Amino acid sequence: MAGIDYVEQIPNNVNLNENRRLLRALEEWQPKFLEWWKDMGPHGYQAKEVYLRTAISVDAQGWAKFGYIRMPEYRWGIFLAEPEPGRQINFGDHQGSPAWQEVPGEYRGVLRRLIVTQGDTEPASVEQQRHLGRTCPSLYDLRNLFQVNVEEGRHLWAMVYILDAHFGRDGREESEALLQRRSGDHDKPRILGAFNERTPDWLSFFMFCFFTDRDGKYQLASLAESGFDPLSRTCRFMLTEEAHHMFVGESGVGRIVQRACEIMREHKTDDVRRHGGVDLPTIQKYINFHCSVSLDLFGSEVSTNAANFYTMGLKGRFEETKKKDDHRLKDGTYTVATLAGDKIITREEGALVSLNERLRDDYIADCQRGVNRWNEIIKSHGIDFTLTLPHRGFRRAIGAFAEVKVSPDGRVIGEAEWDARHRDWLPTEEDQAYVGSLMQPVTERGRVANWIAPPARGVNSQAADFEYVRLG
Ligand code: BYC
Repeated sequence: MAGIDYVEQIPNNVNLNENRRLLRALEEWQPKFLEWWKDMGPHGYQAKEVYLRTAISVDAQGWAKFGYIRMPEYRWGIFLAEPEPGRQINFGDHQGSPAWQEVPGEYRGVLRRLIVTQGDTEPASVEQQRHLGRTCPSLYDLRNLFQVNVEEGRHLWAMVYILDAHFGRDGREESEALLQRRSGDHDKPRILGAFNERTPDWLSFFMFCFFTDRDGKYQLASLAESGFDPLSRTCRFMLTEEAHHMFVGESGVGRIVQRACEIMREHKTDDVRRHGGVDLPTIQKYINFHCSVSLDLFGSEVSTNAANFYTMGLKGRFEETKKKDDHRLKDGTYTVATLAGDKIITREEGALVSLNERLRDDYIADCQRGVNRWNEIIKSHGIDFTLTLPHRGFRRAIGAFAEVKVSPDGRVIGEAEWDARHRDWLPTEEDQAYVGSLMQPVTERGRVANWIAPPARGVNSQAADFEYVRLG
């Protein structure tokens, strides 16, 4: 196990001390990062003490240390998973060669683009969530929001480290640009669609953590297979933190579902809104929205980019090394959903060009497991209602279904039906206004807003009334 050097200004387990040039580049970037954090990070809470988890080493036991800290003083740093001695490239044209410790010159541009695209999502999500603090449903949730935010900040550091360490001057320029783009900005938007959407309320936040952070899990897992070893090691460590973000999402939505069910039982009614909860049909609409936005993040169903990333050995499949095939995929096929006139059919496509769709399939199956757990909550209250994922073609902006309208149950429909029905499928302005009206801050210790059930347990085994954020 490698300890993390906390004496240095930038905590790290990469012997930063021995690479003065890189240390200087990062020390130059750090104040710009802090400036960005103060401008675009959690609004109104920079001076408050928050009970946060900080990484102290990268092994399974030791990476979580809890304590109070003001967010601008959080020890952002650079932590890579331990090297695997003798690691090889496990797929693509270079399969069997030693993993690259330096950037392979011929793939420099493609690799940089992948790293920048990944890096861009991290500050974007912090920007999207910056106003949520003032409407928190409890101190517990407020603290979880900030935990997610500082970890996204650290993930940005992780990508900036790779850019600065391995891409010279253009890497440093990209690192600066990561702090200059802004989520939702017309002139300098974030790179991927979902990261320019608004996250105006806590239902959206929990959905984002469930659906969009889960894209993070699958993309990071694919990059963790990379033949470029520094990227692989960085992503492996990032994945340990990503799991917590998805927990925040799944348990957050689960608690809202539970509260809706409690109200339905207690008042023997479906009119959950009358009693200040979020009704299940509204939750379904938010699922439809966030799932479809996140499905776009996997790119086109048939993609030569994806084929190239794989053949070059830069981005693998989810759990690449566990798969039993030739890891080259030149001959295989994969079943892909596509359009044939006004029908959705499946077709066999080359396995290489279908890699985005394969990853999307892995992702959908994982999402479905989470939705099943929400449905268990509903069932346990004896209520006859099932939450579902929308069809993969629903409301897509990227790929084969971008040009057509598809219903949540997977029918290609005309404009007229879309116009008549989309208000049943997606949050309307009224729905958003209603959810918005519930967003009144609850900040007394141990109290939780009426529209969400209390958490099953505290963070790090703390009591229900623990002071997760010192607001005083
Ligand atoms: N929005 O062949 P195509 C996370 C572009 S989330 C806008 O269809 P490709 C996190 C694409 O860039 C994980 N543009 O797709 C979560 C390409 O442009 P160029 C983020 C899009 O390239 C929560 C063109 O369309 N990590 O970590 O095979 C909180 C045609 O591309 C979109 C990554 O994404 C879109 N949705 O795959 C915090 C991993 N989709 O090159 C963090 C790195 C596609 O023609 N990225 N385009 O100008 C990648 O692996 C790939 O870039 C993508 C796209 C999977 C995103």
